[in-house]
Amino acid sequence: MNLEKLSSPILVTRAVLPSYQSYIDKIKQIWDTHWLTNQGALHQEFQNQLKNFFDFEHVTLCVNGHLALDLAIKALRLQGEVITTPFTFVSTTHALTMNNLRPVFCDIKPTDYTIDEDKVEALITPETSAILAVHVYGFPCAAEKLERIARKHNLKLIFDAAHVFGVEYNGRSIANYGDVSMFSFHATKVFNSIEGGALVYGNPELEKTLDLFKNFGIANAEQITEIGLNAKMNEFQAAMGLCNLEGFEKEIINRSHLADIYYDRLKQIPGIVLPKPSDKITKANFAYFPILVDESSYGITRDVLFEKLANYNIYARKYFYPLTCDCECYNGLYAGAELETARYTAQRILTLPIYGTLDPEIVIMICDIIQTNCILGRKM
Ligand code: T4K
Repeated sequence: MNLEKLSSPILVTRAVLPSYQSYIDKIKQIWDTHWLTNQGALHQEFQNQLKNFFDFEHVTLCVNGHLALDLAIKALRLQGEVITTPFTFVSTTHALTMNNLRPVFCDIKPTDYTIDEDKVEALITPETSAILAVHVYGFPCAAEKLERIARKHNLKLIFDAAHVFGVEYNGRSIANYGDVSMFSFHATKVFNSIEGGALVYGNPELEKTLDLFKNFGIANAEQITEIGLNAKMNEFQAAMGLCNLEGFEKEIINRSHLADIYYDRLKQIPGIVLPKPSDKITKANFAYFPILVDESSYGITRDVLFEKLANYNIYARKYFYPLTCDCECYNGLYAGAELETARYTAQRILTLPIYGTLDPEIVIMICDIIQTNCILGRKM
């Protein structure tokens, strides 16, 4: 392929939109009823459809994924320490910290970058109240093993499932694991409701508490029983979610073709390490396409490759660098944590553009740029 700078930028993702007309049709009822938010009819319809989608009775919708996570932490009344991963979007760590919990960072696995389940137990102390694990990039954690650890030590288990909408593990929805899973429906996700999020859980008693917390703790007009916040999903979001749900399977199929091209073309390049997700995944969602750049055999660093791609108008992202525990706002508080694999990975990871409408020719071009810049590739 002739490698020339693209005339318009290719970004790491591109928000999925339904047809303009289908959204207009869906929001018409908002004009008919003047009902914009606070558990309206579209909210109800979206919630019901998601219950079917997850095959779960308990789904709580929220204005965004971050506040959904915040609500889950509040509703489970966590205290003290929570064992978690630093290889995630800052939301995960901020949610703990803003609830006055102490994150205890556990290292990750080099295969799929999820929390290393074999290192969790050593971090448990009398102060530990929960494990907050992340199914990063769409790759599920070792969910059964984490459940066993949580049960044995009487800990709550929360999954930050922001990246795994639609993923099945062992033949059923990934939402089946842990006390509660948080899914993000942000514009950048495989499935979006503009902004939005949902909590999926099995315990019916959680539902009432979550509904209270997400609406200021208002039990009725004269009784405020919790110190809650406002995390309600509005009707425009629910309408977008309903429309996008219809196109979701197609989005995943399109992404899977692009992922196949990436895998086929990148697997032979020295120093480009591809993830090895769990073989218990029975349905993947191709939410992100991470590569790890091992400069010792590739020849240039992740940062240099990032710039090389940018020279062609292609903008990969360094998700997730820096580790959340190393973010400036945490003032070096966690500098001593033993996070060898997480630190190694954060320095070398690069997520390549992937979204359903991405032209496969662009994916081939990205692979060619990566191949061309490999020192060993150049000698051949
Ligand atoms: N836990 C995890 C593990 C998460 O990854 C996230 C969010 C959360 C919790 C919290 O869930 P939410 O509260 O967000 O529901 C983005 C997203 O804002 C964030 O949702 C996401 N994770 C994170 C990994 O990525 P940025 O700052 O990188 O986004 P931004 O604005 O640079 O957008 C990235 C690309 O997406 C753009 O280059 C183009 C495309 N884009 C973006 C927007 C906003 C569109 O095509 N349309 C759009 O409207 O954080």
